[in-house]
Amino acid sequence: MTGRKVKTGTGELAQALMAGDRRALAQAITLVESAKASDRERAEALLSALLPRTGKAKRVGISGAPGAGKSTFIEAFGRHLTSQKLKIAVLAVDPSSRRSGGSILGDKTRMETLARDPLAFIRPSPAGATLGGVARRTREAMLLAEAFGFDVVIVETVGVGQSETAVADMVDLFVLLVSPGGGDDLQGIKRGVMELADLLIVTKADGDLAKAANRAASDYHGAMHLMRPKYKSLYAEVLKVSAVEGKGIAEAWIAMKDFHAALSKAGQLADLRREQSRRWFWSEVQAVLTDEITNDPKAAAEAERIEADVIKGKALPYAAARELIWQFRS
Ligand SMILES: Nc1nc2c(ncn2[C@@H]2O[C@H](COP(=O)(O)OP(=O)(O)O)[C@@H](O)[C@H]2O)c(=O)[nH]1
Ligand SMILES: [Mg+2]
Repeated sequence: MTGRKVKTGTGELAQALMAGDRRALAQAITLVESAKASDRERAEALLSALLPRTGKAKRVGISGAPGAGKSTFIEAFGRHLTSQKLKIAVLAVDPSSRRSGGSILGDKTRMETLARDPLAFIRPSPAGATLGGVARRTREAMLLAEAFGFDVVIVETVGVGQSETAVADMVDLFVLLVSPGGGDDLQGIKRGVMELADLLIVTKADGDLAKAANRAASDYHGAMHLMRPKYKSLYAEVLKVSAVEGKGIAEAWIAMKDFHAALSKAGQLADLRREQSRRWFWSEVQAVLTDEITNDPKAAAEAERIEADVIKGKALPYAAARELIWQFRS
């Protein structure tokens, strides 16, 4: 540890991070979150240096509606993992976090013990960015966490929009949390989101909610079996947990481990990660192209003019896009 000194060289930062310096990890994540061009260059140098050390963690996505019990579950689940000497990082994806600052405050108190656990690392979502921006930063933060040596990286997202798909596209295993009753019943969950799930967990299976949790679990079980499975011969299980009573937590971890092992054994995990990298690359191609246009005054002005034609219905979006790109090329 070098105290509060900021590591300016990316080589130095990479060394410190690989040596287990948590402050270096936090600093590295801040670097990849930065929108400044000079920081982006350093972030890329850092990530390139660390790339050979990435890929070894189990990447788990956890999603659910606000109030589903994500924070409470992650706290209990995370502590279960650290009690087994597993190192766990929790990264949050929440494109709305700038607006709902209150939820971060709530999470801090709900994940208080885990946050203090030396084997755990919790990083809230970067505020004020588009989903695409948040997704890129989270993917990169995940690589940094892997290079640091975490065994499990959890990417948590609030299920309120497109973020589930973005998260499912960066993890090995997507876990959907649903709470019994309270509008979170079968009708309330979008089919598309359920189709992403590799494991479905009914939360709050305790006390007054125990009966409702049983009912929800059997409803979801039925519904999942009617859906097209993501993988051949690998079905999404439905489990019940009570994070408050600590029930079902160990079982949830076993289910995740088994699922991961099965994917790995059949070579599907490698295929999945290759496909994710490929899609990430193409989404970056689009993002870079858009940046190039908006950062070039002449191209940006031209884009604005063509955009106005599209809005007025004078030009077709596809034809207009082509026109813009062709002009920009020459
Ligand atoms: N009875 C019961 N309540 C729970 C459990 N887990 C979470 N809750 C409650 O559900 C509410 C929302 O939980 P929280 O973890 O903040 O949900 P999040 O918004 O998905 O992160 C809180 O009032 C929790 O106390 C549980 O296992 N049992
Ligand atoms: Mg929460």
